[in-house]
Amino acid sequence: MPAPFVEESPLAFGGYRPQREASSYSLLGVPLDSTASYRGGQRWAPRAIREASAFIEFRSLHASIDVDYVPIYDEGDVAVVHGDVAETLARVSQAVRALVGEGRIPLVLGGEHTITYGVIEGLSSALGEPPCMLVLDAHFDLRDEYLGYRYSHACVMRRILERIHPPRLVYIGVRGFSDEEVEVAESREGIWYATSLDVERLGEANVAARARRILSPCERVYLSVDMDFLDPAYAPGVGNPEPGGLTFREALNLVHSLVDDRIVGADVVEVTPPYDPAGITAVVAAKLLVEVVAARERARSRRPS
Ligand SMILES: [Mn+2]
Repeated sequence: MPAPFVEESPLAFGGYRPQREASSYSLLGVPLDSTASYRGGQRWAPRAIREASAFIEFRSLHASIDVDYVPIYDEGDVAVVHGDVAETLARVSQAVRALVGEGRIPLVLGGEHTITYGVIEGLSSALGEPPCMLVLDAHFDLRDEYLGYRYSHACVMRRILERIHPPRLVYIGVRGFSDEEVEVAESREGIWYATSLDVERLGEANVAARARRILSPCERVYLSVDMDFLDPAYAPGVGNPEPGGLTFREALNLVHSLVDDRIVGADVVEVTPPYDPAGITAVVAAKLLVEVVAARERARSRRPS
């Protein structure tokens, strides 16, 4: 039975739909862009990323794994109610809760970053407690409200902190933020962050080592990838591009240093196809998701059963 509020999509991630029973990964699109504050069009991202995914190789050099042999079942898209963010998030939460209740690993394609709230709510309710969070983002998204609205993409992590209480929250790549957000990030227990400058000065291996230490007590980790953590040279098609970001190679090294079999779900958000004329951002998003699966599978294969 399909998860509640999920509609099958005409394209499937990777270009085909494997047997659902043969796969533990469930891809889910959430084409929401209702609160986009600058460049909109994230609603087209699941389609663009699926299309890009059909034309790239699924082999991970870092993990020495061909993800073609790790079936990812594409569930389709959550039926978004454009303009009604709360209803959309409730639907995302129910869909994710059902998938996680079946023991599946949700891989969610945004949509704007706001959708992460629904994913974390659904995951936490299915698992009985919230996971730790690893967030790759140029922004903290910790504003209390943005343009008078509390469910904006610019507030999503603040709402998650307030209502869901992930035990640890690690950011990598941040570089665009307000004083209010730094204050929250530095005053709340369990938050740690590395700016893009930290990555440049310390090197991604050292940043990853510190992040690993912070996340070491966590039994479960959720990964949220806002594509704007990358430099706009690598990911131009995002809602709020912020120059001075990470390279794709730094991102690959981080993913393979930080993703292991404690990952209970992941999202890739903010791809904005109308501003992605060469389709680079969609290709990079698809590739990053493949690498996340490869890294998790490698960790799984190393764990003694
Ligand atoms: Mn961002």
